[in-house]
Amino acid sequence: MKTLQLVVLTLLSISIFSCKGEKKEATDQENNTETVETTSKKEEDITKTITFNLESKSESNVSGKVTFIESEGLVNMIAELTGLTEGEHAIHIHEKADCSSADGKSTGGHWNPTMEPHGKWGAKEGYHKGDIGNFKADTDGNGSINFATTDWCIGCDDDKKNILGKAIIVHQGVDDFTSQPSGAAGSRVSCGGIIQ
Ligand SMILES: [Cu+2]
Ligand SMILES: [Zn+2]
Repeated sequence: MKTLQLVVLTLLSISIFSCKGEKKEATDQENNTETVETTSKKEEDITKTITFNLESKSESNVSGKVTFIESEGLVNMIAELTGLTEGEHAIHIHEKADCSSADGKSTGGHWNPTMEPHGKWGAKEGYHKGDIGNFKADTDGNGSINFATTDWCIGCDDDKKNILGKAIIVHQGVDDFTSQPSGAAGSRVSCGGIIQ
């Protein structure tokens, strides 16, 4: 009789343990599915970043570094310049990522995919998608500007938004936001192609 009880107990505990084992596996599988879902969600929001240097143009000593970061439809630009004269300077996106000429004019005119007049960013009269504006350089010739917009993208299929293949130009003078076609901002003192 005791032997039978022992056998029954053993069988019971085996079945309990094996049940627990199956249950644990099932939970693990559920967890795995959850992990996969989280990963694919994150892939949709992947942040795109481009960083490049600006080279001196028009016999200036102006150089710099520009970073574009795109996240959830918003593109942030951070530009840091050195070697400027003290005061305000214009910064734009020009048409072509070609900084080969000594005067920077190889980049063409302002990037204007929506065929609007030159102007101040956001003006109801219109503005170029490259009309970033002006920023200030301090007494040491250092200046920086942060700019953010949902009107740009880094490498998307929309030609009215895609900044890849264009160029950043910094000018010796100030953009008056009025003169056509480029704000009378003077010579191009620094240039960098927006390329990966
Ligand atoms: Cu310009
Ligand atoms: Zn413009």
